Amino acid sequence: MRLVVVSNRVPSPRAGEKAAAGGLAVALRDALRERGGLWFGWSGGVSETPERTPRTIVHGQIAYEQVDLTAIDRQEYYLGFANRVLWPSMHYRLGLTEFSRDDFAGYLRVNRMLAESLAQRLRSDDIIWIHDYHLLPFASVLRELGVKNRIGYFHHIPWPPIEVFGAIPAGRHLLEAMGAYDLVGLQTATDAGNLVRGLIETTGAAMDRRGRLRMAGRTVRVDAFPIGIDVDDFRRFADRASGLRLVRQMAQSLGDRRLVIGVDRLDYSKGIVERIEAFERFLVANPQQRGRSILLQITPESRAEVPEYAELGQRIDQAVGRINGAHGGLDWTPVRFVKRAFSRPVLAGLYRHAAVGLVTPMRDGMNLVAKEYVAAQDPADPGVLVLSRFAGAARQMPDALIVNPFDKSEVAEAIQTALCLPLEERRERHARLVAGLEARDVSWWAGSYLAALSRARRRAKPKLRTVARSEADRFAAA
Ligand code: ADQ
Repeated sequence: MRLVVVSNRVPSPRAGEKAAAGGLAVALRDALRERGGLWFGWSGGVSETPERTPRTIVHGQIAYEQVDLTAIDRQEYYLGFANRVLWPSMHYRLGLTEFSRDDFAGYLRVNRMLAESLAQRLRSDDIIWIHDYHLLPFASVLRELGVKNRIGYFHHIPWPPIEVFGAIPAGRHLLEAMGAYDLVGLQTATDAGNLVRGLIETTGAAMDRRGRLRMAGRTVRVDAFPIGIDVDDFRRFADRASGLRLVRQMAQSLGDRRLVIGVDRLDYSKGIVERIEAFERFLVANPQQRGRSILLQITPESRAEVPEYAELGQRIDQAVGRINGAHGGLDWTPVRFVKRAFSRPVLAGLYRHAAVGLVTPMRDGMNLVAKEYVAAQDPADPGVLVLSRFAGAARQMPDALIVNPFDKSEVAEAIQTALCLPLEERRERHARLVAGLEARDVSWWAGSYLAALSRARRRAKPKLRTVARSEADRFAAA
């Protein structure tokens, strides 16, 4: 049995530990490294007349298969429908969506093209695992092409209630396309419940006695599989990090000041501006902390061509400039803002030095930074995690200081509480958090998902509507 993983982007196999920032890439590389298989998707590159046959690079146990897209495909499928409709809607931000029928037609067209490219090379015993919101209709095209293999989908970001999801003009068609999967995995029970209710209310799906959905003559299981990290890796990286030049430099520049750290891709869902402003509130409310603590915010650029992201970059620059101008002195800059990616060993070393990990997204599927921060702490003298209740991780990490990121004063108070927490309490909280991370690490995540997918029984003779083609035609014609 071969594992075939499909995700929007397939990273370069040679990227190693410096792989582009992004939780999905990191988790999938870890999962595939353990069992080997094929990883198929977009190269990230654009060409005028892309080859339909993918370029294959074999590295260790993994065959990486990449195809290019045309510029218009990239615009409509990736920048348009995926990142200006699905991403904001799934993060409960309907006000930021920009729907266009051309973009949706492009989204379906690219899903069809990718599925056709993969289908030719599938073996009958392959187990197929599709990832994330770029590829929701992928299995419906494979089924139409006659693929009978087990096909699973994992959704890395939140799934909102149908009252929100239903506002997406193409929402019903996407829900119908979910019926082509054998197993749909989500990060939390809330996300799974939201999807199930959406399917029942919109597509006529019905729950059977074993808690599985009957949809268009098929059985679909929907369940929560919270993603984890490689805990040992992060601990090991952090233990060795004092040997790394960048980490030593940072520690020297810090002196005896306390470090508060934030690490996120540039994204409005991560609450970066709100966090920086909460840190300012903390300084104002606790004048004794002035000159004694620093917020280090590490945020590599992402999706720079989507206007909302460029605008967010400017808002962060302004907030940092304003706060440093208002509160900084000759020997102290309250907020350090770094716009680059670091290797995992360097990140682990920076986490280790931070007395507080500030993870305050406005909405997040899981949030791996919260888990990485905890794994990288010294158990004898651990830092404290301040975590948004709107991150999926909050369900599994009740020993963090849980905050509502919409209330900046609450976040400011939590920073002060975290800095003052007695050693004994820090150790106890940290030990419980680490035990939870170890019980559900990235191997558990991939293993339990794939075991459930192997068990999922398909009913033969799928009577699925061919969602992708009919909708593509309708929208292209409109
Ligand atoms: P992301 O939105 O990318 O992932 P997250 O889970 O925090 O969010 O993962 C980010 C990853 O990128 C982490 O592994 C982090 O170490 C890395 N990273 C961030 N900044 C970095 C930097 N400056 N340098 C190097 N690496 C950096 C999506 C969902 C999440 C979900 C994951 C996994 O939005 O909710 O947790 O997928 O399912």
